Amino acid sequence: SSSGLIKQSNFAEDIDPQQYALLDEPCILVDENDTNIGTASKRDCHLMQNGSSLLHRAFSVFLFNKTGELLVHRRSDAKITFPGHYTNTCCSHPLHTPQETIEDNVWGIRHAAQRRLEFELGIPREQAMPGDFTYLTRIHYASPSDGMWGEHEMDYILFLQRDVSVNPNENEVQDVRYVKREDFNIFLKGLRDSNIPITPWFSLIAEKFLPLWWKNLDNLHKFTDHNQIHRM
Ligand code: DMA
Ligand code: MN
Repeated sequence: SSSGLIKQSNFAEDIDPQQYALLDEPCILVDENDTNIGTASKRDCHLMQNGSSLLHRAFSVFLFNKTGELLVHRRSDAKITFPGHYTNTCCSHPLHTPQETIEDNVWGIRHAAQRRLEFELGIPREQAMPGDFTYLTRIHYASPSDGMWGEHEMDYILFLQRDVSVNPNENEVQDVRYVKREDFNIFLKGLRDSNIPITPWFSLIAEKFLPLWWKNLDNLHKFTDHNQIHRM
């Protein structure tokens, strides 16, 4: 529509300046088989064009403390996509750099996860070393955020269980909490009752994968699957 075009040409005015600067990050473009086919900016990867956006690599971290509680957070209102939504511990994108494009043992994704846990949640790098994560699988999914922005990702799932110190970055995160496995459904209902949305990927993973994996935190490696890509 014409109003959509006007909004698109002026969108910088409405966006938080710190989040706006991050739109220049180089993301990794992939094909449906997760082959690296080049780079595009975070901006170009998340602008909807003809109902879809460019498929790129991403990751979702689920961090549990030693007693098995999941660390979740509410996205800040400054986020461009899914502001104010509740979500899993940390999500972002590996960058198109030599370090974060390494595919052996998903090493690039592991480095990116360490970087973003520190940036978003203030978790010291030595408390989330690349080798500490358990890689589970990849999920290919798409989800619009609003008319203009959306996600289309090859999402790598990483789990980590350890006690960490947390010091949230307020430009990224407005609330953090730990949730016990037996309280998870009550937690979700509480969000629904308060009209607090949850991110589509967290909702999807919470429904399809999380119950089994959460029950098996001590024995996760048997669920690692790098052959199949789950299409949602
Ligand atoms: C993008 O997360 C990744 C997934 C799996 C949705 P995000 O929007 O939180 O990325 P960033 O924190 O880099 O803005
Ligand atoms: Mn993305």
